[in-house]
Amino acid sequence: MTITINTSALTAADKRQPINRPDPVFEKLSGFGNSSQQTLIGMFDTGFSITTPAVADNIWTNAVDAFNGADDDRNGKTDDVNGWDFIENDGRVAAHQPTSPMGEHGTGTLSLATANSARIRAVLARGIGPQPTSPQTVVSALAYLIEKGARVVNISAGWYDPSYTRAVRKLMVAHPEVVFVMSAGNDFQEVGTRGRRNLEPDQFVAAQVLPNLVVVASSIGGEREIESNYSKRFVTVAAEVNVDAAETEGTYRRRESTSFATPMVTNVIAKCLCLDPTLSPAQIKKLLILSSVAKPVWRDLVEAGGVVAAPTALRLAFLNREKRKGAAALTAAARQLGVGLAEQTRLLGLVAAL
Ligand SMILES: [Ca+2]
Ligand SMILES: [Ca+2]
Repeated sequence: MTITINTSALTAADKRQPINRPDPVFEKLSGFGNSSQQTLIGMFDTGFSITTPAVADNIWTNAVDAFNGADDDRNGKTDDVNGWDFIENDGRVAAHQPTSPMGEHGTGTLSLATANSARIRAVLARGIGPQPTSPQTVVSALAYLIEKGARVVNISAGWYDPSYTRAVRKLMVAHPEVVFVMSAGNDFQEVGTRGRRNLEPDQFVAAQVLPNLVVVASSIGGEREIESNYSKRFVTVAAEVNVDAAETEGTYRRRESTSFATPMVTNVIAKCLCLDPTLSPAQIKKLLILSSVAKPVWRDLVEAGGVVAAPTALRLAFLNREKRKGAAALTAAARQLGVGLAEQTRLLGLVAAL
């Protein structure tokens, strides 16, 4: 088995951080094949550090456009080496405000989305600046991430505006092959309703029901984080923010809000795609729902009725891959999981529904 984990810039203190440690379930399942399969994710955010130890080994590098002042791949973006800054319109995607609160937001979400494995690579788009942008800026940034091959796009952001809603929804519909993971927002409110803010479907980007859109609420200790939006119809699942995120200067801090719950889910999806790259967005969404842990407080607040359970999700992805080899292979795979017979039976029941 190959242990793939960031090593280059990590100090001993970094290595003690959960986001920098190998995920034992993921590593065990990787040992049964696909150990070199990588997943490219797209990060849409406010700014990033790319040198922070926790993320340095996870940054996508453009093989066909080096830092040389020329647009080698002729995509109209000179030196888009790690991504593109759609606010400043340049390739220095980590150069602008990396240590400002806005940059810390993106560095933190990036560190959670790429946690535990160098097999998760991230292409970066800075699409939110200090000033309001435009729907076109947002859509261009998301389209860029997709064009570079991202299979999962993390959007720890929200827009409360019909023109953004129309534009982003149109892009999501046009790319059914991509999973969009989006935060439910922090308005203390039910998505789809007009309350403290207008979160009706024509107003609020996350208030859409699409097979390739996963909307994430935030959970703390199994309970709803009080500010987290919710909706049985529009919000897919809750996620615990239970590890510290990286900060630009190499420190770590526990972050809350749906912005930071969202990359926890992106991370699980990326690992699932390493284990079974054939999973479709609809299967991924179903897998997240089936594998979640039911919680009474979440029963009527999110579609899944509970909180993302990463180990179960990863085991289902692995079993789904083995399922294609036939019944005998699937049973043998279940025995390899290292879980009890009752859990094996439960997981086989779930994977049959995928
Ligand atoms: Ca270029
Ligand atoms: Ca170049």
